[in-house]
Amino acid sequence: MSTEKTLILVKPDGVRRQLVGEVISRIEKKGYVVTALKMMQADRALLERHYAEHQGKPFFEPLVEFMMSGPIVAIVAEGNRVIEGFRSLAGVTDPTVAAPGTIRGDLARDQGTKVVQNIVHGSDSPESAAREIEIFFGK
Ligand code: IDP
Ligand code: MG
Repeated sequence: MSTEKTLILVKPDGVRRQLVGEVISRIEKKGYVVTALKMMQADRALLERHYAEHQGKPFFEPLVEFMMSGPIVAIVAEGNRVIEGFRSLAGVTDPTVAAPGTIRGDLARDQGTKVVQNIVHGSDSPESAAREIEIFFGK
């Protein structure tokens, strides 16, 4: 059986609000396995690589600034269909409308900032997951 991997980030808002344990708990309770984890301060070069698809969008610079505003926690989680499964646990991007029961729906709201602060990142495809895991953890 092939085990899929995804890259999850607890963003600076999640770390500041002491929600690291809550996020990991939801990943583990769902049945996924945390196989790598580190707290780190991301720099601009790393974030510009990670968010390359958003370069040129109006929220790009606020997004990079926000992601540099404090430590983040990078996590690799594994399990069958974990990419789709974690996106489902996280909820949609906009926390105002993210479903109750999801991380974003339960724990985040619109703060009126230029970039949406929504606690977590999760890879959106196998290609993104492979690329992002290499950015944060190397080959
Ligand atoms: P995702 O995190 O749900 O995959 P993406 O579209 O990949 O969403 O956007 C990356 C991050 O950029 C989001 O999680 C959010 O923090 C921020 N973001 C996305 N779209 C907007 C927007 O329209 N306004 C403000 N911030 C946004
Ligand atoms: Mg995304």
